Amino acid sequence: MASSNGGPLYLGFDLSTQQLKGLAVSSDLKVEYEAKFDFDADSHGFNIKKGVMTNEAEHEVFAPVALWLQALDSVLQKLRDQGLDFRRVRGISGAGQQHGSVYWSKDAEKLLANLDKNKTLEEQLPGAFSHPFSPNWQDASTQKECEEFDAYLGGAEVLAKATGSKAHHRFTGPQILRFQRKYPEQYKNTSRISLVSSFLASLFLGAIAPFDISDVCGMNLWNIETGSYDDRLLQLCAGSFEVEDLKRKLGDVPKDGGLHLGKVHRYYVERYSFNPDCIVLPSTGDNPSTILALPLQPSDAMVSLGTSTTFLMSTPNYKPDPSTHFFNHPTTPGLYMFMLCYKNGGLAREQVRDAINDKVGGDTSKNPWANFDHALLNTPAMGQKSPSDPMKMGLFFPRPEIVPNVRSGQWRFTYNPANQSLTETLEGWDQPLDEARAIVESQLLSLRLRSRGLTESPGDGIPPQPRRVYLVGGGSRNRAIAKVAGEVLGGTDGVYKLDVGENACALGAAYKAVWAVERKPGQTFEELIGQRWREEEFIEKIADGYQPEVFAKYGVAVEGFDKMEQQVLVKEAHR
Ligand code: XUL
Repeated sequence: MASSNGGPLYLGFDLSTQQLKGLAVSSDLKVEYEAKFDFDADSHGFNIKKGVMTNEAEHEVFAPVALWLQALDSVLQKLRDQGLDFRRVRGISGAGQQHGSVYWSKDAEKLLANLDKNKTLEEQLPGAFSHPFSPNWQDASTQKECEEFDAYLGGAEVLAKATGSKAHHRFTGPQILRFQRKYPEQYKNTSRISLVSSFLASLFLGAIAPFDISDVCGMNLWNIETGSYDDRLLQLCAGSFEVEDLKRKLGDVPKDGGLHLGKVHRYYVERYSFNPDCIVLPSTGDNPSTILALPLQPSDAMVSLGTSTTFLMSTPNYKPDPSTHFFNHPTTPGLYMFMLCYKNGGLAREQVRDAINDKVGGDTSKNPWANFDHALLNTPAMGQKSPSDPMKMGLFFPRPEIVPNVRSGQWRFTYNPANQSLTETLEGWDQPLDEARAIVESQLLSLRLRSRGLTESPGDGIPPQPRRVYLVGGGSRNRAIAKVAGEVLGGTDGVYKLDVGENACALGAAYKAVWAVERKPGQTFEELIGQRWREEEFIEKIADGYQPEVFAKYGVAVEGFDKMEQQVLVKEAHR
């Protein structure tokens, strides 16, 4: 293995909605190089906004595949310009925005196999696609197809039990069904279908890479319980086309997330001086990749506080439900990834923050959160000044929400635990100050409500809860929110911040490559990365977790929160 200058390196890529990022880590998990290509700012020739194009009349959101080809050559070039010696690279893995699909033409395999170092990928691969666009996870054009998917096996519960999720607009099965109906000719001319993740691996391999064992669960086609495609759902998805043909288009799914798919194509050897022995590993989805940015133990929770909120857990328990998602774990058989995906997170908190700033005034230019944090920390848990006061809670959804599935709006309630009565009222609310506590608590209670069946008691009479809560994303900088996260969610070992900025996903991919290439027989990802992980360097404890009294109080509140959601859903259904 050539390593002319320094030890081995592993590349991790993150092909997300708005950018392609690539970084290189050493065997001891140190980031040595990092480069990105911002789709709006750095691309040329595409009519895109925030990385995508839209057809509003049909609620379609999609991305030009050629954009990603342009991005890949550019990121490799940027890494080389920084001095990265690609001869050091022993493994490549990636992460892709979930659910997006790429449609390869009949010429694709030939074009991929014969890549020419003197041309860019964009110059030589236009003929490789039967359709130039990839439906994006923000697409909402498949309402009809989702209804068909949910109904086909006998209801959303049954579909969730089989595939880990009920039907969602963005999931690839409903997307393929719509694609073959809208574009029958293109579908006929499609030799293979990739997810964004396997598309990325295919480019490095110079051949169509199989789906990844975790990302395949974002399609509503893979039966997690049987560990194979669900033939009934394939039948639905193929429609009037041959089901066997659809099976060929999708391809087999290897079980090992660390499988060596093959050596990097000579295009990269000749154009960028890669080592010809460099191995291409499966790329996975961006959310599964995010849980690989640390040796997440079963029972640890990761909360990503961005524009939206994502809650991720690694768990041995498969307990599917229509309001949640389960995926196979990207590296470790016997584990699953549990996910909650909310549309309303940061934006909803910012609205309350702005209302508080308008009322309180003062100089908010240095820290716009100061007034919000002050209100949050100076309001008692659930707004109860005394234990006999009713609890304050609400739903704050500036956008239509997925969890629960309800229109945009605001609902505020008081809950009296003594008689379990719930009242939709503003009486007793000091607005907007009380809302700082109410919105943060309510967002966290929703996480506790939906994840409580997955956590176990650590013993000694301690109630079930996560071991650690890791916060990532913009909101993780807010210590006041971290404090309340520990109070509501617990965490026998506390609340931590993973300080990797926006890199968690690419980092997870690079760590997966380290594990896949350097693992000993049978060594799990958690074991290998756990041994090399330098806690003091990579994470910071930012709040206490489990505090028995307040944790018990939120245990009572979560019952009221559950009732409140049910009441809102019933009311909305009758509107
Ligand atoms: C998850 C989802 C998004 C995308 C973002 O189901 O749709 O988180 O993966 O890239």
